[in-house]
Parts: sequence; structure tokens; C-alpha cells
Amino acid sequence: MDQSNLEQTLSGLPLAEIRFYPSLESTNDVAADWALSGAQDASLVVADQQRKGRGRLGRTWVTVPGMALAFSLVLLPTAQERAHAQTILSRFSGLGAVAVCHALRTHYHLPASIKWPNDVLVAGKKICGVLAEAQWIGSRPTAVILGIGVNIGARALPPQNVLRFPATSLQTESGISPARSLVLRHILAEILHWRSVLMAPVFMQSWQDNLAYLGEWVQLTAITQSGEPGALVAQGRLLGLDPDGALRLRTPTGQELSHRSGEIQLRPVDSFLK
Ligand code: BT5
Repeated sequence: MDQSNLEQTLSGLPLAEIRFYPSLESTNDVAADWALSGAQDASLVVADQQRKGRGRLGRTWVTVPGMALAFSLVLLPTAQERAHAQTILSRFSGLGAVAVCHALRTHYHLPASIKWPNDVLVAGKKICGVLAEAQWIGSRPTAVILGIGVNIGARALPPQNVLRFPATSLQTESGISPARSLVLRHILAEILHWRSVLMAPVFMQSWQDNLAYLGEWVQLTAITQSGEPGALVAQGRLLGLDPDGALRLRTPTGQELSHRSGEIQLRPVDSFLK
């Protein structure tokens, strides 16, 4: 993967400029700097290697050179998107996860699902993480940086001892290891498609339809930097999403609760972690 190969493979997609880096700290940081200096909507940063790839709460995201996709898209919120400023980050995280799910299903026949709020799973293991971050002037979001990491080759997986949740790759699950730029093209096409209906019920429906553990018993715990499950926040049967993208649960006493994303992580009950 290099600049010219990317430009060729991504040609025809309605992107602004594309910037490829053989190695950088984090594509989200480079895209954020670019947004502050005037990047247009749909500007793309791609890296072969991240030296300080980030997850939520400063957790580490591992990007092994030659094995993975790591990219960030600068998206400038439209007036309609800005009208939902309070939930904009959760909605754009959902956009990334829905897009990756559709791309993996359609092009690689993988049964991908979304572990709310921001992971994509195949066979119950994490194949992709999404990190959406926003820039603000006062209460007005001026840019969203949508960062996505996908494990493509089998050697993309971090060592087991750094993982609190099992991981997998496209090659492990499908037996093939397609060119990363082609997988990127498929994902970007899905992002651009779903972004055009981001505020419509059809998007929320697709997000809900792709949720992992629908109808199953789950726990929500406070997120911790170490990855150890934190304090129990709630547990219950996973019902779906409310219109703002909050997770709906039915507790053992029959009460219905909604939880916004943020500092919460979800685990299936009876998983190996219990
Ligand atoms: C995420 O955070 O899953 C969001 C990851 C977003 C990465 C992209 S890559 C492009 C862009 N630039 C960045 O710097 N970031 C974005 P979280 O839910 O906090 O999960 C982080 C946890 O995932 C870690 O604590 C590890 O346990 C695990 N992990 C790290 N690398 C992994 C990998 N390659 N595959 C599977 N799991 C991994």
C-alpha cells in the first residue's frame, strides 16, 4: 500500500484529498490537525503502521505494519447533523461500525456484528475498532474524526496477553487476505452511503439489526484503561437501540433502561470473562 496505489484503488469515490503515511503515531491525531488547518469534508488519512494507535480512554490500538487497515476520515457535520450535537459522536461511531459490518458481509461473506458501541465482531471476536472524536467551537461540533482499525492479515492480531476480549482478522475468518486498499474502498463506499442517511430511521434500523447479543443477557460495566471490567452499571436482556443510539436493556425486574455510550463497556454474560 502506498499513496499512488491508494489513489488508484479509491478513484471514483467522492473523497477530498488522500494522505498516506508509512508510519505515524495515530491517524486520528494527524486527521485532527488537518481538520484544524482546514481539511475538506471526506479528507482521508491512511497509515501502514501506527506507533501510538488509540482506543477509547487512551487505550492502545495495535496496528501491525503490512497486516491491518488504519485510517481516519475527516467529516464536517452538516446543519442537520449539528442539530443533534449531543449524540453526534455516538451516531458517527455507529456509522463506522455499520459500514464495516456491511462491507465484511457483502464482499467477504463474514457474519459481522456490532458489539455496541464501537467494536465489530466476527465469530464473537473483535476484528475492528472504531474511534470517533469531535472538535467543537462552544457547543457546535465543527469536525468529526472517524478512525477505524481493521485486522486484515492473520498476523495483525496483538499478543493474547494484551487483549481483554478475543481478536480475529479477515484472513483468519475467510481464508483470504485481500489487498488492504480494496477492503478500504469497500468500507469507504459504505461509510459514504450510510452517512447520506445518518439521521434517518433506516440508519438506526441497520445499526440495531447488526447488533451482537440482541435478545441475549448482557452486562454493562464501567470502562477502565487496563481493560479489566469496572464496576457493574447494569445487566439485562439486550432489547436494541433507542432513536438516539442509546442501548436498551430489560433488567431482571422487568424495568427498561437506556444507556448512552461513553464510559461503558458491554460484555455477554457467561462469556469467558465472567
Ligand atoms: C477501539 O477502542 O476499539 C477503537 C480502536 C480504533 C482504532 C483506530 S485505527 C485508526 C484510528 N487511529 C487511532 O489511533 N485509532 C483509530 P476500545 O474499545 O477502547 O478497544 C481498545 C482495546 O482493543 C485494547 O485495550 C485492546 O485490548 C484491544 N485491541 C488493541 N488492538 C487490537 C487489535 N488490533 N485487534 C483487536 N483488539 C485490539
